[in-house]
Amino acid sequence: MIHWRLHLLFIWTVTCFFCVACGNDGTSEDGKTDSANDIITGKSDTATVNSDSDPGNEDSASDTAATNDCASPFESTAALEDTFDGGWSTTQTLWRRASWTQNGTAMSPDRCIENSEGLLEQTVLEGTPFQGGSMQSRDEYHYGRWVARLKPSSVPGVLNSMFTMDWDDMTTTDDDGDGTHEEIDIEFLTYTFGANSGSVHFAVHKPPHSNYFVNDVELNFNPSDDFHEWGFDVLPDKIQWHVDGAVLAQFAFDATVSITGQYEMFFNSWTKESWINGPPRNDAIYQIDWVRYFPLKAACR
Ligand SMILES: [Ca+2]
Ligand SMILES: [Ca+2]
Repeated sequence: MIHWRLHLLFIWTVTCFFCVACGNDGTSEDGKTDSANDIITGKSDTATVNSDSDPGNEDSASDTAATNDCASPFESTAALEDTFDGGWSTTQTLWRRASWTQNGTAMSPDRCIENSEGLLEQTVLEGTPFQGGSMQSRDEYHYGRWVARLKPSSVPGVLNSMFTMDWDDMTTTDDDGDGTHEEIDIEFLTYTFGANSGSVHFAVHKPPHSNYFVNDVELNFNPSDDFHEWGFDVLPDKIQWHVDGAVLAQFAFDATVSITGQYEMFFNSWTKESWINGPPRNDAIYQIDWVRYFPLKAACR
């Protein structure tokens, strides 16, 4: 028995030393990565995520162990971060803002522009012709976690999105649309919003399998009432969608559809009569405070 106790004491000592030595490993500057850990481990503790006033000091030995065994699989530093602050539209280099028509809606950089409070605003103008805003990343990304602080419009009749698409295989230059066209969606149909209610549309597409996975999740809050942290994790075996650290939906890859290619990230705002119930009767503004991408650790792929 004495030997066992000494052995346990040794483990405890080493574990605590490792915990101190690693400091905040697994925790981003604002602590949001810990919400990620909660998702992966199944502890969707939204209250803890949102009330985390001292994110650097709550890590425990168990968190450190989780970091090591890929239960906390994302890098703690964002590989892409955009806060849309400080004259963003004249200085930013991460995005292409659309000046062409998408899905029947004419896009313009004038309708995809920061406001004085550091929020990116995409506007769908009232009535016809359909006029909206859109942007896509200049780079492409693969496995990892995407999170953005979003507030879709309260005006019925528009679609506000956050989605990926492998539009272009950037390793080939002779064709700028030769990606797999795999797509992962978060789409808000603003006509679904009501008092403390609404829905969010999650989907996966891969030609020729349009809408291969669709899940319209009913919410107990109106997404246009406040900002929330929306996102998804693109993992080697599945996609998980989440809001404020709580998992809402999951798609496990199968023999038909998986995410194999590097993809671009998009945010767009548009309208049409069918499905979206547009056009809107008033200008509809979608606000995006920030977006971050945390790559999957190489050891966890
Ligand atoms: Ca190409
Ligand atoms: Ca911002």
